[in-house]
Amino acid sequence: MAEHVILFAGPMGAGKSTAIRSLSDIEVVSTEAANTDRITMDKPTTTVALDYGEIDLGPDDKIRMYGVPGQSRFDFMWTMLQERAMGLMLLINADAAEPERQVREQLAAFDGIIRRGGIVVGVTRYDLGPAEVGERIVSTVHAAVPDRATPVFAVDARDPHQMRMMLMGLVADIEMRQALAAGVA
Ligand SMILES: Nc1nc2c(ncn2[C@@H]2O[C@H](COP(=O)(O)OP(=O)(O)O)[C@@H](O)[C@H]2O)c(=O)[nH]1
Ligand SMILES: [Mg+2]
Repeated sequence: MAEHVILFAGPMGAGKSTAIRSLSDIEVVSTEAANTDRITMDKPTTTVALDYGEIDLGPDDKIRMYGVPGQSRFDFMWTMLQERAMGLMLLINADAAEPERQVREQLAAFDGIIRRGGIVVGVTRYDLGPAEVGERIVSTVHAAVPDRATPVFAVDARDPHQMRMMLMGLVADIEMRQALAAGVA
């Protein structure tokens, strides 16, 4: 029985809900509510609780995916989920305000998962942001996590194939680390 808990994190509008919907084998459980922060992003609804989806990899293998809110006032939920998660799918939209600051804040908030498990970064909405933002995000990620070659992909959260490639790379990395740890113990 293998079960992976993967968190999808990133700023509001990064594509977390879209990605989980693209990937999930079950109907996604989402809690959306009125967006009270229309200054940061003019979107009528946003996720205030979480999104939950699952991928079945076989009779006993499952990936549980949780999308966590981008707004820092929901910190308590990060802490709760952080304890169960082994992997972080960090999504940063190319058109985000201050993408470097977003990367640094998110990496700091999820440091526990990164240390214990694995991380992969997806730059979403690449078609909508300035062209050089990818390079800036790569440099920021590698400066923030200097001891790892963290993969950074340009992805479209709406594309199930791209999202699945990114997620499966992360799961393979987590399983390899677990196997190495078990071998050493
Ligand atoms: N053009 C474009 N739109 C995208 C891309 N990825 C996500 N979106 C859109 O961005 C919007 C915000 O996504 P959402 O999943 O609500 O973001 P969340 O706040 O992180 O859950 C949605 O309308 C998505 O369809 C992308 O790569 N390109
Ligand atoms: Mg959402």
